[in-house]
Order: sequence, then structure tokens, then C-alpha cells
Amino acid sequence: MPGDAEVRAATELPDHPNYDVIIIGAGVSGLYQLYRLRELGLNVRVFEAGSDVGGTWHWNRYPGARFDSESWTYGYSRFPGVLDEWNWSEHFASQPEIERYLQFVADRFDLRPNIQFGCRVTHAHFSEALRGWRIELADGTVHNSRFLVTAIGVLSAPTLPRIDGIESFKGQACHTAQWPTEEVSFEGKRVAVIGTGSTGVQTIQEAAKTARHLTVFQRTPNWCAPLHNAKISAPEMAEIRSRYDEIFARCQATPGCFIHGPDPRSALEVTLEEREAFFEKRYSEPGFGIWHGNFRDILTDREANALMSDFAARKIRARVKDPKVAERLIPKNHGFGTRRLPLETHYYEVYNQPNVDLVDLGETPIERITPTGIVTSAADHEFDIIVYASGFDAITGPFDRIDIRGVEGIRLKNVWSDGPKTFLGIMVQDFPNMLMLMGPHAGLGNFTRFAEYSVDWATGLIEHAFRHGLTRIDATSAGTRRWTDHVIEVGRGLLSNEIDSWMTGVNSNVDGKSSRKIVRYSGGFPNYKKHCDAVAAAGYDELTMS
Ligand code: NA7
Repeated sequence: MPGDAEVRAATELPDHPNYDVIIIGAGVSGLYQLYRLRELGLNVRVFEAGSDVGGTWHWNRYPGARFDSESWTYGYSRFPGVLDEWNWSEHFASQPEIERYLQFVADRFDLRPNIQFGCRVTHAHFSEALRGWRIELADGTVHNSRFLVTAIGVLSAPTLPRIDGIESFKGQACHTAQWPTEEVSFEGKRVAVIGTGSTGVQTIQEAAKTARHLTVFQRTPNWCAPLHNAKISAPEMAEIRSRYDEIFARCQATPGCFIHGPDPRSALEVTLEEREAFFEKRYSEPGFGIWHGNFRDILTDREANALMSDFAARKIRARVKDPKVAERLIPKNHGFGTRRLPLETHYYEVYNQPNVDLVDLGETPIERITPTGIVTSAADHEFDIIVYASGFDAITGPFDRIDIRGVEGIRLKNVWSDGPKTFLGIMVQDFPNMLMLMGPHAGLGNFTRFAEYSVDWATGLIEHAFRHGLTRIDATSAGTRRWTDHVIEVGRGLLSNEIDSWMTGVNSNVDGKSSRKIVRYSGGFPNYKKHCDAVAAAGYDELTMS
């Protein structure tokens, strides 16, 4: 493989690419993409900002980080031998185990020699002369490639809250996605957590166990449901292994690639008793069944959704002793499941503990952060640690962070300023030879299941190009319009698209992200696959190739 010695300064670059493919990111999708392309005999380089493989599972090492997808549905299905060799210890594995798993895969297939760690891509510019991409790293080195594959994730650009004085805090301050590698102990400390999305919920549950005092700063409560995690015994793992084919086939058949698919009934067509029994059953089962395996209309019909929201509100009231606190924890501005559903383990009971307080920022907003803590309109709180579980500039954010320019220097960020325009969520008009894995307009759900499909599709296209001596592939304006219109069309009627959240591209901490956009494909995996398969089967005739 080419080593650093072959990296040349921009002025010395040859007029041909020095890599066949550059991949940005060595997370779940980047690792599998590297493996597939190397199997084709291509000269591939991966640039990874982190110090090791893992992406999301490398960076998000905060206490309590774990899967909400069943471990055995999230792992890779297509790395030979891995399903036989890897044993999951829990149905919903924790971050250390997940990171170990991804390291295991990297080592097992000797992927590291192709990966340059600790380097952030700052620029990616298409060059007409090169018929390829010039990639610049933060250290100023420049690399050329025929193809550029972005494997930069959906939630990889963390954002801090915009609060006056945030820099002045003298205690320890950590964003959950930039968590230190050394252990951060909450033991005996005064801890603040800002943010109550899935990350905040996981962190709060953990911090409440040992913190001297935990104060949760909540701007918007989210509906949460029990995870019901459990250990996996050796016989159980053997049983799961024997069913892997069936499990992955099931995932491929559901909209979100989970084992959970919608119940064919409407919440409105069953009796009250049947509905309550069904909600109870789902509430008592592990994982996303209550979200993705609920009545078919709870995410599309306001009345059906209100019934589920009412059920979940009653659960919160039953679990939280102080009725005033319970009311603060019940979402009022969105229905159940219309934002990403955090799964929890005794989350609500945390608020019954004497060492935990909930501050509702609607009632008493944060005024500023000081060297010693957080000042709200009602009180001055002192802390040893502030945890920012404040989320990400999601989906398009990871692209916005890189200066990506296509033909005639056109900037991707500008092309997408009114919302993404893509072909299959994989290609962008005027950005030839750039393939996005899990980019905007691709599906969201069980990440690895979607990512494996995206990688396989991208690999097919790149293989096709090399086999036929094609050096330039462009998305057409007709193809882009068709796909973008389709994405918008299938997003209609979905209640989640009428709510502010990272899934609709809203982030109050980022300029230009205050209005909702259709940034993800909500037609479900089977439809997504059908569209992409059809394009490949037709010899990619919706793309221009030369
Ligand atoms: P989320 O789900 O975007 O949650 C971020 C949280 O931080 C949410 O509660 C926000 O409140 C809160 N937030 C953000 N900015 C502020 C400010 N300025 N002040 C107070 N509170 C703030 O991110 P997560 O990391 O929890 O989860 C992201 C995904 O990662 C998750 O869905 C999984 O798929 C994995 P808001 O709701 O905006 O009022």
C-alpha cells in the first residue's frame, strides 16, 4: 500500500490520481467499504479523524452509551466468519463492547494498514483535469483519488449549546460525543447534564448512580420507553447464531431494518381493552418494538398517536412520585415516537432519588454559565462537572464541516442550503465520482443494516466503472429531481416530519438550521432497496458515465 512517502504537496501532484478511492471515515460504514474495495484489488486510503476505528462508537464513550438496536441485529452480516466468531454479551451492548467489536473486525481483516488515523479532511475538491478528487487534510497534505466515498456518519458533528459564558467554566466540561478516553468519574461530584435526548437519558441514568448531586437541565422532554436489556448466555448466543439468516432477512423486510415491523392493525380499529393490552405488551418487551412495531398508524394518524401518547404519559405519572416532576417529564409539544425515541433503564425512577433535580428550562431558562456553574432565572447552581448532551448538527452537518466543491468550484453546502438534493441519497449532481454512504436522503434506522446495503451498492458502481474503464460518473438533473421529489413525497403525512428535531434538520445551536427540511428517506428500507436495485439492474442508465 502507498505510505506517507507517496503523499506529495499539491504542486507536485501527478496529473493522475494516486488512489483509486479515498474514503473519509473509519466507522461502521467506512470499515466495510474499505474491505469491499480492497477485495476488488483497488488502491484505497481511509482518512479518519479519530485515533482508532469505530466512528460513533469511538467518540461517544460517555458512561451509559449503548445500543438501542439489538446487538445481534446491528453487527455486520457480510464480513466472512465474523458472525461465527463474535459473541455478544448483552442484548443491547455497551459502548466499550461495541468499540471492541469494531476493533476486532479491523484486526481480523487487517484493515488498519489502509487507514490513516488522527487526520481530519478539511477540503475535497473535484478536479476536471484529474477526473477525480483532491483531498486536503488539516495538516495541509493533499491526496488525489478517482473516487471519493464519504463515510462520515449521520451524527458526527457535535454541537454545544449557545449559552453565554460557556467557555468560562473552570470545572470539567464534556460533550458526550467528545468524551475523554480517560475515565470521568461522577462519584461524589456535583454533576449537571444539559440535554434530554437519547444521549442525555443514557448519561443521566448512569450519573444518578454515583453523583453527589445531579441536576438535569431539560428544554424539551422526550417520550422514552424501557429498553429491557439482559445478558446473553452462551446457549442463547448459540441459538441466536443459528437464526442469523432469519434475523437478517427479517431486518431487510421492515422499514427501519429492525426486527420490529409495524402491526398491520390501526390503533383505532381495536377495542380499548385490546389496545391497552397491546401497548402494555410492547412496553414490557425489549427494544424498539413500541416504536417500530406498534399499530401501523401511530406515527401517521394524530388520533392514533394521541392514544399512544396518553398511554405513555400514564406510565410516566405512575413511575415518577412527584406529580409536578412527572408533568414536566411529559412532552407537550410532540406526540409519542415523532422524535427519536430514547430507550431507558429506570430513567423515570431517577427523578425519585433525593440526589437528583430536574430543572425545566421552559420555566427557568439558563442565563449564563459561570466559572463555577450554571445560572438560571431562578438560581445559581454550582457544579464540578457539566455534561453537554446537546446533540449534533445532524445528517448534513458532517458534510458542511468539509469544504466540498464540485464542478466549477460549486460548494455542496450552498447546493443544499434549501435542503439536500441527491440521487438515491448516494450521489449529487455536479459532484462527479463522489459517493455518500448514509448521506442525506438515504434511509435511517438500524445503521449497519442500511450501511451494508449502501456500501454494497456503491461497491457495485465503482466496480462497474473500473471494469468498463469509466473515469467519470455524474448524477443527472432528471435523476436528482426524480429522487428528491420522491423523498419529499414519501415524507408527507409522517408526523415526525412536522416536528423540530435532528431528524428534520433543526438545531438551535447552528446558524441556518432553524427550519424543518426533509433530510432523510422515510419510504422504508424495502422501498429504498427496490429503487437502488433497479438503477443497478438497468446498468446505471440514470447516471452519466464516460
Ligand atoms: P438530541 O436528540 O438532538 O438531543 C439533544 C438535547 O440537547 C435535546 O434535549 C435538546 O433540547 C438539548 N439542547 C440542545 N441545545 C440546547 C440548549 N442550547 N439549551 C438547552 N438544551 C439544549 O441528541 P442526542 O445526542 O441525545 O441524540 C442524537 C442521536 O444519537 C439519537 O437520536 C440517537 O440516534 C443517537 P431540545 O429538544 O432541542 O429542546
